Amino acid sequence: MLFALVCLTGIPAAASVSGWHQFQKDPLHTGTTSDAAPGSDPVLLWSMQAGAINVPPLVAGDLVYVYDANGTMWAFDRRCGSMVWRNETSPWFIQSSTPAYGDDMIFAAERDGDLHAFDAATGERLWKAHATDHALACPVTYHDHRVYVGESYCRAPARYFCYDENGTMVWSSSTGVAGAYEWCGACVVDQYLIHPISSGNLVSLFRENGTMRDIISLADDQNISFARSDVGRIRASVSHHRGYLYVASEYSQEQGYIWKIRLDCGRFIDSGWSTEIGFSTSTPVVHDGRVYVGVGEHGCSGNLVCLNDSTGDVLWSYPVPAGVKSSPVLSISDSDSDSGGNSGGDVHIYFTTATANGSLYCLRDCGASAELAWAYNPPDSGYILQGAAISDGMVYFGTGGGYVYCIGRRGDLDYDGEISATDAVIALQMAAGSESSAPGADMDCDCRVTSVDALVVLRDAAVMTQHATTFMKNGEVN
Ligand SMILES: [Ca+2]
Ligand SMILES: [Ca+2]
Repeated sequence: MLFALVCLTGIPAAASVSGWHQFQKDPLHTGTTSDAAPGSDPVLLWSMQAGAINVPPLVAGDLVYVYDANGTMWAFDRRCGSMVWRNETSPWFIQSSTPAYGDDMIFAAERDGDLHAFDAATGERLWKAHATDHALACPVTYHDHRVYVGESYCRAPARYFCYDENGTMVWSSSTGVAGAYEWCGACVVDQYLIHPISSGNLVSLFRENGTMRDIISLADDQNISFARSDVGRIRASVSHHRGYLYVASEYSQEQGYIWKIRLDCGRFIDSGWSTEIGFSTSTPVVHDGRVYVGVGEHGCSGNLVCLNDSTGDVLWSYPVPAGVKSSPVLSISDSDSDSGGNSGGDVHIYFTTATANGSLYCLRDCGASAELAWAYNPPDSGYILQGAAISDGMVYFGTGGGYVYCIGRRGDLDYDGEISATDAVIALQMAAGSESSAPGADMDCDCRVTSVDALVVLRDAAVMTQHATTFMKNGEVN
């Protein structure tokens, strides 16, 4: 039967694959992909050692890029993890700026104020520019052949910088307002660059020349009806969704807010809300009328919180043992139905806990509550500060222990997020030795891939098809 399957199935159509090119995926920091990701049965597909890692990976084409805290940029094959290249920025600093991919280049900012560009395919350094004597520690934003990054860890009013792809500074901008840009990554909305200031402000710049379009303090109750006098610090990036900006703040270990504020033609408008959620350095993600954000400081317990996008009311809050300092990422693939029969349009939320020996979590949004789909505690016991990246059925993340992990779904051997007859065919080819065995193919966990594993994949594929059919029938009835 399996051999007949090989003949019938043929070559699978290539799944549409999107990259994860910068912090929270794109210049709007949407943090959301329609690519599938494992919603059940997670399996470690590969891991590779780098230096300690404090920022999320990037995915572009066939490569995963990891910038470690020692200043080494690594490129791995995204499927098998083999190292393709590596190169250095400055090896003695603790790097915490998420790099960005654009136009076949990787742009990396570092703590001694330099910006580097590497050839994304070969790792060759294309240029290096000294932007500042202060640190560059917030995420790099790439959009339309330009690179944006802000100054961190300085007393003076900090500057944001714009470089072109050739390493020439286009502009630097200072608001004159105290505060710097620790983790205050910018998003690009039309012709404006929007970034937070750690002192609790949002800034809108014309991205063409860096001149100020607007600035607002989130404590300014003269101009914002939902202002808070105890806004605290913003140490998170801003995200944008359908005309609104979203950002989180932290006033103390226990207190902090999430904010939604309207942006109209680059100006901040008194429309939105603020909700007290507790300490947050997480960048909010918005999808389908709901806002997802992490809550919790180092050494504290944490939550992944979901709010009503219209009202700011908390819909559910999922508790985890450690603070969620990282930003959640979403897979909204409707093909990632689970074997429990819940299928179609599922939202899966992936985030890590900021603690030594932390874990990667996957929650499913069930409407009035969240359900734990799975949690993965990697084999090293390192601290996990940062979140994950999703691409093509796989979740990538790194740890302070110095490892990068690729998590996929057991049995999904073509990495399209679902278990199908095609996967059974691949398992059979692995059993026959015509294809090298993958870790996700050993379904019965006997440390080898045999025709028994192919049969288990085929059985799971049949169960999936049955559930999908039931779901569609129910949908028709309703
Ligand atoms: Ca598959
Ligand atoms: Ca086996």
